[in-house]
Amino acid sequence: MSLVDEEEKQRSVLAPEFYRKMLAVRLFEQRAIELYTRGEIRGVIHPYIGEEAVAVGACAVLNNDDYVVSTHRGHGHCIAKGASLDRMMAELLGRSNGYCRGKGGSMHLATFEVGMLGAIGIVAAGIPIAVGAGLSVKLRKTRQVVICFFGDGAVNQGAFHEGLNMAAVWNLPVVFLCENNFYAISTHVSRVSAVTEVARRSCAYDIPGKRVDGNSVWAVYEAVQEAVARARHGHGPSLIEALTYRHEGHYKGDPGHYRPPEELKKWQRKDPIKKLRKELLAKNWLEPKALEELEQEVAQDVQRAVEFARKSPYPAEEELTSDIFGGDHRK
Ligand SMILES: Cc1ncc(C[n+]2csc(CCOP(=O)(O)OP(=O)(O)O)c2C)c(N)n1
Ligand SMILES: [Mg+2]
Repeated sequence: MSLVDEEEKQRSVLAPEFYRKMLAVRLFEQRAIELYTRGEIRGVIHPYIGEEAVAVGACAVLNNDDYVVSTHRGHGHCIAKGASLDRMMAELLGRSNGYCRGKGGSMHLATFEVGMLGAIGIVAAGIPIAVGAGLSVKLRKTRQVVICFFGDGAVNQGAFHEGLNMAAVWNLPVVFLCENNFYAISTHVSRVSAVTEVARRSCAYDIPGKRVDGNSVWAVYEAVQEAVARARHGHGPSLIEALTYRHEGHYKGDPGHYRPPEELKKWQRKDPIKKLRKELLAKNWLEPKALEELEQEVAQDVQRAVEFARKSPYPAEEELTSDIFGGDHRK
């Protein structure tokens, strides 16, 4: 078998699972938006719709005990790392059997059970956390790997420079994965970055840097595979920049007037989920009937998650001040 045939065979095995995960992220978020609009979810949610190939392609390379550090746009990373839709939805609805007992919500999802160290609401603040996790792996000699997700808005923060520099100096097993969707809220990357090609910044830390098509789950998967293998074998960190685009506003409710409508349409035509679906059918990796069944299963999983969350109790009043740094103020 030629190398190309071998690669196609491997893709045919992986593709249905990649599609299932990407669709789970999409449908989970569509329901979350609906529940947010109805007032069942409070606070803010930042939809990841359009960017699913990055989380799924990247996390597919990891083992359960590897770590990810996420951002304010973290639902996709959490699902891709293997978190339960039920407990995630319960968290979004503020219920006590959510991953953070209903007190974290969308922007503070964390579950160590699958190595998801946290969705971090402060831009770039996940980078030093990932470096710390990488140092812990190195000291414990466990051969785990950390993927640190962050946006283009994080790369001009001091924490980016400090984190990448330190990870390189200490040769830590961290893959820095920038999701460049071209905007930090309403600010286009070209307005605030002297070097808009984030991957090129890797030369400042003497680590590998690669820009990939973030709407191709294969491109992400392959780049991350290479970077993770390096990290796992003790060869240190890498920087990957995945070009992608969010289809929704910065947060649900953002009218997004700062983006030209043609730009959005152009990226919607490159929808990573539609692209993979087309490939699945064209290459006969899944029969149409099996594909339909898979799609129904994912829709049912999301529906079950909503029902689980709605049936779950809110945290008890006594829990109001537990699990916080200050402890119980009444004691
Ligand atoms: C330190 C800090 N400054 C400002 C904000 C407000 N804020 C929240 S998200 C965001 C933009 C983030 O853009 P990017 O990193 O590109 O991620 P994206 O939203 O595009 O996924 C900003 C400025 C914040 N959360 N933290
Ligand atoms: Mg951005």
